[in-house]
Amino acid sequence: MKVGIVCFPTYGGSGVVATELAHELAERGHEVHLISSSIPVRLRTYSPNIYFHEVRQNEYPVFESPLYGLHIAATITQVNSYIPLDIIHAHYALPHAVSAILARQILRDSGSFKIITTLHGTDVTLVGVDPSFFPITKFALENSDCLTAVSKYLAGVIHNHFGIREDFIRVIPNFVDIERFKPLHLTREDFKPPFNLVHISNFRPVKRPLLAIRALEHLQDLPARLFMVGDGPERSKCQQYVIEKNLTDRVTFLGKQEDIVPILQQAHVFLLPSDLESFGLAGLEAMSCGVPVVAMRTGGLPELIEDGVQGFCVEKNRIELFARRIRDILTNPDLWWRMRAKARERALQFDARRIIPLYIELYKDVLAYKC
Ligand code: GMT
Repeated sequence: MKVGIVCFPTYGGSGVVATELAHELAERGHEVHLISSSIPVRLRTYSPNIYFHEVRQNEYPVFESPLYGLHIAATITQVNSYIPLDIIHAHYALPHAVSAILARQILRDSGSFKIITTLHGTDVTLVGVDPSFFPITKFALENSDCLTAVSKYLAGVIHNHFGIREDFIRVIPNFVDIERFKPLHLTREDFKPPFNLVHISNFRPVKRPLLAIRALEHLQDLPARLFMVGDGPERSKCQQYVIEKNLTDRVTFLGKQEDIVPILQQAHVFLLPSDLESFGLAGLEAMSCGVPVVAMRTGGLPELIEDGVQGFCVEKNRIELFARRIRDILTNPDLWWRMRAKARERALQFDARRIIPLYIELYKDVLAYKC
């Protein structure tokens, strides 16, 4: 199949899923045309089946802001005119699915590709932030040939908010390369201080990175240190807080990192204090490295982490309880070992080799009008 994947090149989330999907499809012999505004972070190695199309954004003085959605539509149109694509897989409804629909309109008979839209969560919640996006998001969903959602929770939200039939939405969870994201071989003696707590995110307000630091404050008596990985709008607030609270020797900001595997492999507990996660890919990648996760019970996270099994899913906003659960793990080696094994075991269920065939099956069904 010839598949066009449209995504944000972002650090984390939808861009990671889209790029890893591109790698996996290419390895299976499909021709993948990746369309994005810059090279996605996880497009790490050369693959003869992946073609990258950078979306150029002209800054013509008349336009007050870049016409991103139109540039995406123009690039899809252009790519398709010399390589007719079977499918455009849009990651994010806005604007990617809308751009794909527009490109299909422009191409008419010469561009009969199918459109699959994968919803990652924030594209749907955006409507909550700005209700004026509701009609255009509904338009994007209704004019796609099939939708996928990354969790049952998100499929429910799409059904309830937009009135989309449930059988039109396939739940295809996030996935992980379990060969790359794997635990180190440790012995029981290796579980010793200093304990490494790790938080990885794009530091957007929804991730609430400050709560990871506040949790550490409740663990002053433990030999634990916190590694904050990533960058984004909340980073300076977090750094300021660390200075004010005299925590600079216990909290390290590593910034954006290309390879997070070695960081996860050294972690004892992964902290996921997000206000909302429709799936929680960062948590899955940590679990695949054998790291127990302490998270808030929100969105799709309980579908990934069973409370008390691979970590803890704490009632939302109970920061003291959140910190207590981290303490429970760090002060109980048996519990840590048990959760470590369970975390890896759970991650194996989201092995890319199990999940990618679901996308391929979906592509085939859509091409055969079975969706
Ligand atoms: O979480 C982010 O800020 C990135 C965001 C995105 O849309 O790129 O991630 C969303 O998609 C990921 C991949 O499907 C999910 O694992 C995340 O849970 C989801 N984020 C939220 O729902 C906040």
